[in-house]
Amino acid sequence: MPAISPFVTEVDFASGDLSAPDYIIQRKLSDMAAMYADAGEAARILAEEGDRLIYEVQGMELPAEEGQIPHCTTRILPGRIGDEYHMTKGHYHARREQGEVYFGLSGRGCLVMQTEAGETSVQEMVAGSAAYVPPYWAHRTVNVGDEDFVFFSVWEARAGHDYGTIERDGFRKLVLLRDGGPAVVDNAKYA
Ligand code: PAN
Ligand code: ZN
Repeated sequence: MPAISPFVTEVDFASGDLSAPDYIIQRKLSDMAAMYADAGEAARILAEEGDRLIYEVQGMELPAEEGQIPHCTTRILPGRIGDEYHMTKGHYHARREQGEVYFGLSGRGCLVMQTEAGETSVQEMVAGSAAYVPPYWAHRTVNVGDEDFVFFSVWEARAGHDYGTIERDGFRKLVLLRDGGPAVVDNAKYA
């Protein structure tokens, strides 16, 4: 018997706020300082300026069973750690064969993706962009604008999140400030 009744959530496109989120996750610099290319600059900010909010996720929790379709918003605040724009941790799905759709709500971002076979893809996202993350592609989003970058995500409930692989190896591509704007560069530290 179905355990979940139909529901509607109101989404504020500018902030990513949901009318009644089941959960809100805040990721601060201190939660992911080691993920930034310039670890020294991350440590300096934490010591001298204090911690800062990098991104916030608001979502609707659903049972991790076949056919359920969780969805959430992500708001990445503008800013950089050294030359590197604020970004999400990024992950592979624990079940690699599960894809995902991202829909841009406001601001300007990049969707950085890669496969374990070594393919990479970096796609620009603005309000109205519907981006497809195919199965087997790790994904991270980056705010390359001056305002919040906000998007909506939809995935299959059994996908799961494998953060450990990215925490250990990083992404092959970084999005850095170069000549006054964002540029995609190779990550020299990629494991
Ligand atoms: C997204 C992400 C969200 C936050 O909903 O979970 O943008 O990024 P991290 O999970 O990498 O911290 C998604 O890809 N879900 O599967
Ligand atoms: Zn995902």
